[in-house]
Amino acid sequence: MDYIKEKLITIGRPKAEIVKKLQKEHGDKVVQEVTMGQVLSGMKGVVSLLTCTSKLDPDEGIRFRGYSIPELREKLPKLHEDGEPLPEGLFYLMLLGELPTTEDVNFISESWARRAQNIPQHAFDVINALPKSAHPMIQFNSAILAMSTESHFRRAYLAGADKKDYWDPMYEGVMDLISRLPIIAAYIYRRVFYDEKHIEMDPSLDWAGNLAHMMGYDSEEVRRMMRLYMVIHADHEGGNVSAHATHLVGSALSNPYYSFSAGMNGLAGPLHGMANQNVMHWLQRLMDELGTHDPSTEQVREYAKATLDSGRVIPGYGHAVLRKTDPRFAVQLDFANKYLPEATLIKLVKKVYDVVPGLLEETGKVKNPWPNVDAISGSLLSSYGITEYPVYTMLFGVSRALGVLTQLIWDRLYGLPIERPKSQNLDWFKEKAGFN
Ligand code: FAM
Repeated sequence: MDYIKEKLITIGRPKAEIVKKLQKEHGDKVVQEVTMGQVLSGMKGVVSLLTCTSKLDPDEGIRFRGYSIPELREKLPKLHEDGEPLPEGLFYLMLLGELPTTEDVNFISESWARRAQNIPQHAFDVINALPKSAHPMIQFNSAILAMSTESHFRRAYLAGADKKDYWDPMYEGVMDLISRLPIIAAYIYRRVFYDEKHIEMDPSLDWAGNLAHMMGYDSEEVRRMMRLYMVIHADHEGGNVSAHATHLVGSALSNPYYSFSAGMNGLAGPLHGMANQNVMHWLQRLMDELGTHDPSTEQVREYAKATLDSGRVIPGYGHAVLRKTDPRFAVQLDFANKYLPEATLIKLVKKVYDVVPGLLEETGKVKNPWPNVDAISGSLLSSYGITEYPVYTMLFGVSRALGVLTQLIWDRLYGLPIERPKSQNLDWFKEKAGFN
C-alpha cells in the first residue's frame, strides 16, 4: 500500500466512525426547514449532501479544504517561485485535508505519469469511431465510459470485497482515471483540429504541463495558465450539477468511470460547463456584428441589452450560489493582467464586465449580476492560441475530475448509502399550498 493510501485510511476511518455515529445517534436532529420555493427552484440552499473537498461561500467564493484561491496560489507547491500551483498539490489537499510538501506532489505526479501509460486501445478506437464533427464532450465522455472496462472497483465488487474496503479500489480507479484524462483530451484536440498529428506525453512533465504539451503548446506561460485553469475549475462544493451527478451515480456503487461520465454529461449543459464555449460565441458574434475588435462601452451595452431583450441569458454571468464576482474570474483576470495586458479579448472581457452587471441588476430578477469563472476562461485560452472553443468544456472536465472523484473516494470511505430523495406530484404541492 502506498503511503498516501495509508494516510488516507488513517485519517478516514475515524471520520467514517463519526459519520456512522451521526447517522445512528443524531438521525432525528432537524437540520433545516425546507420551503416549497426551495424545492421548486432546484433545491437551492437545501442542505442535503455531505461533501468534504470544498465549500462555497456566496460572497467570498470557493475554499478548498478551508483554503481560498489566493491562499492556494501562495501555499501549494509550484515548479517556479513566480509560477502557479500544481494541480497535483490541490488533489493531495482535497484528498487528505492537509497541505502537501514538494515530495508529496512529486509522488502524485510520478504516479499519474506511470498510470497514464496503460490506456486501453479501445478507448481510442471508440473516439476514432465517432465523426470528428461530434462535440469534444461526446468524444471525451465516450472514451471515459469505454475505459470502465478497467475498473478496479467493479472487479473488487464482483469478487465480493468487504464494504468497508470499497474506498481502496475506488482510489485506484480514480488515480488511473485522472492520470489518463489529459491524454484523452489532448488526443481529441489533435484529432479534431490538428489532422490527427498526435503528440506523445512527456513523463518528465507535470500533469497540467503535459496536457499543454500534448495539445501542442510548450511555452512556460501556457503551462502556467493550464496549471491555474486546472486548479480553479477542480471543485465547487457538492451541489453543482457535475459534482452532484457524479456523487449520485456513485451512490449506486457505480464505478468511477460511470460516475464521472454522469458528471461530465451535466457539465456539457449550457447553464453549467458549456457556458465557457458559449461566452466565446457571444463575444465573437459581438465583434462580427459590430465589425470591430475594440467596440465602445456603449456598443457593448447595446449588444448585451439586445441579448436580454431577446430572452436569452448572458453567458458567463450569474450563479446559483455566488453573489459577488467569482474569485475564479478575478484570479484569471489577475493572470491576464500580468501576462497578457494588451490582449484584445481580455480588453473586451473587461468592457463587458463594466456594463453587464448593471444591466442584469436592472432586470430586477437576476440574483447574481456578477461574472463567473466562464466569463474569462475562454478568452485566456484563446489569447494563447487555443482558439478552438468546443474544447473548453472538455478542459473544464479534465480539471473537475480532481474534486468530484476525490469526493467519490470519501463517499466510499464514509460508507454513504444510495441517494434517494422523495418526490411528490403536483396535487401534493397544491394541497400544501392550500389550493382547492
Ligand atoms: N443573463 C440573463 N438572465 C439571467 C442570467 C444571465 N446571465 N442569470 C440569471 N438570469 C435569469 C434567469 O434565467 C432567471 O430568469 P427567469 O426567472 O425568467 O427564469 C432569473 O434571472 C433568476 O435566476 P437566478 O436565480 O439569478 O439564477 P439561477 O440560480 O436560476 O441560475 C445560472 C444560475 C448560472 C444558471 C444563471 O445565472 C445563468 O443562466 N447564467 C448564464 C450561464 C452561465 O454562465 N452558466 C455558468 C455557471 C457557472 F459558473 C458554471 O457552472 N460553470
